[in-house]
Amino acid sequence: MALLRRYGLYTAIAVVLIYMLYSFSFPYEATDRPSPYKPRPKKPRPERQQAYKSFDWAKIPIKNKVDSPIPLPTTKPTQLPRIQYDFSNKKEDATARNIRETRREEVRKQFLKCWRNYRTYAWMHDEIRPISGEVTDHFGGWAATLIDALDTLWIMGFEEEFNSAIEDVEMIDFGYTDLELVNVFETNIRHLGGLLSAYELSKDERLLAKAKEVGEMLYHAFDTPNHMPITRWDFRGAGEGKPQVAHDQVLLAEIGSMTMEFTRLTQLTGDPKYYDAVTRITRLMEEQQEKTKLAGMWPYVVNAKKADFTEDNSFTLNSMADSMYEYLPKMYALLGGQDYIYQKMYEKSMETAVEHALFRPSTPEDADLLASGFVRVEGSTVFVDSVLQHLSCYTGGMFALGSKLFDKKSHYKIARQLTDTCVWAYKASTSGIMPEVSHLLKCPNTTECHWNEKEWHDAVASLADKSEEKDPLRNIANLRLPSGFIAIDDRRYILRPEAIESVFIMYRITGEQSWQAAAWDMWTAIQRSTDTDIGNSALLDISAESPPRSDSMESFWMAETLKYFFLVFSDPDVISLDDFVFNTEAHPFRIPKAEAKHGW
Ligand code: DMJ
Repeated sequence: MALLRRYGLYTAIAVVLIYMLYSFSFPYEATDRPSPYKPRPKKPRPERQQAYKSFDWAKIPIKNKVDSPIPLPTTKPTQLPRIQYDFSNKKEDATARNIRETRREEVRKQFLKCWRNYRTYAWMHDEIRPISGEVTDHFGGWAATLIDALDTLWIMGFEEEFNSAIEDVEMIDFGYTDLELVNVFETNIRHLGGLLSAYELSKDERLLAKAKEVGEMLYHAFDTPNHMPITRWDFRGAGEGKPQVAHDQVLLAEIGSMTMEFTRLTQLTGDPKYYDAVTRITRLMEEQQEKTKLAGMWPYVVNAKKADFTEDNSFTLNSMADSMYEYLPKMYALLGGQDYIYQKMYEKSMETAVEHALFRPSTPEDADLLASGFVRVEGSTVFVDSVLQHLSCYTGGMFALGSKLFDKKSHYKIARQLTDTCVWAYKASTSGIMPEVSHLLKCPNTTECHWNEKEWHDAVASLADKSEEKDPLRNIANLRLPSGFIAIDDRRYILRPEAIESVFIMYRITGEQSWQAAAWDMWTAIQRSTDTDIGNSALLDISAESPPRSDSMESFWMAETLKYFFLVFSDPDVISLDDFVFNTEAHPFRIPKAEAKHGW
């Protein structure tokens, strides 16, 4: 009534309408669901209804004991070749320094914003949703973002935030989860990797104690008659002592990418069982490396139940296999060059990959590029599907590191070509960000290539699905295909790190400022489209001018993507590649030195 009297009928109606609209746009206020406008308690998660009592993994007996565990190598670490460019040769003038530091600070500021909002609205949950402020718990409910981001906090110099976070790390209960199945690989790379690395940097013993808890838990996934791990694991069944058998269809990346974290845990605790568990897998793979349908590489689906890595006929360096290959040279470094098996396996597998899995994309500029595709073997014929995945962009960094560790000049060039492809794909898209999955026009071979517009059109037409336009020119316009792209199969960008990861490694290895420039272009494009009030959001369609968003921020955004962006603009001795080797979630582990007593 007061409104009516004071402003008249129409104004009063307008005020009421605005109020109603406001209430609709913030629906969570009226319910009990979390909201960015209602901070969650900063304390550990409130007591929840647990379906069963938490397991103390250290006390749950192992049924399939190993009598004589494989020990760590006992020889002294060797002096590894120099990895980083000798930056003392390079003088940076005041202007360049200023620009670089301003860029670094922008990344740091964005990280802090993400961290503070996670801390305020989603503390102790796995992830925060960066638009709604809701929370998700797909990684066991074990505070994945908190643990994954710990070492980034340290590296970026947020010591206070780091110290206050580890008080709550102690409260995480790795004996309980609401999940039916735990993804052992993800828990290993994010939780175990994150805790180990945060411990290495800070030397805070609470973190090592927590890493041991995760290790004890994960070790139970290896408790099978043939000691092969169960990668999608019935956590509760294991805790209740049910017998376990490894599965017959397992992803290569999931079974083969636990070597670094388990080895580091043995190095740090002296408990041999972790190194033993992963070394068994390595040795089996080495035995079978020449017996697969594409000798040198392993299929991306393997049979863990029969411990057989040879059955399937599909191969790739990309998703489902990726970090298994990435870990071969990295394990060589982590063991201080003491185990030649990793060098041998890496060299053989890359020889095959270079011959069969890499292809040259065709571009109007006839750029000298390479990408890694998907390979299918039918009898003696090898088919390569010319897929470009964002995830495959890690390959540039891997080849670069391998070229230095094993002195392989030809791989240095390959590293550059692979990384250039990702930089090119970022630049080619409307938003400046490459898609999750696309198909590229493939050159007939990797050495020579001449752009042919008609070939591109024909390839687009051959991939277009029936419902789509048959006229390739219209298809190219409708599907917003940049030149050289023949399909965009998945238009998302989910805040992945692989492209900046390789750009960072290329910068540290070559010292060339052009990599920093490429990094900055990537950063500005990503920031322009993904920045929200709360953090950064995954995108649904990078080919749009203003890409729609999907309200998701995986923990690797703060663990990896922001860390690599920060490091590419940092002084080169911050986490030098001569001192540290990164796990696949960008958690740095110290490389053993020849002069140290045990090397670590
Ligand atoms: C991360 O969890 C790791 O980098 C993993 O190796 C692949 N997937 C994501 C990032 O894309």
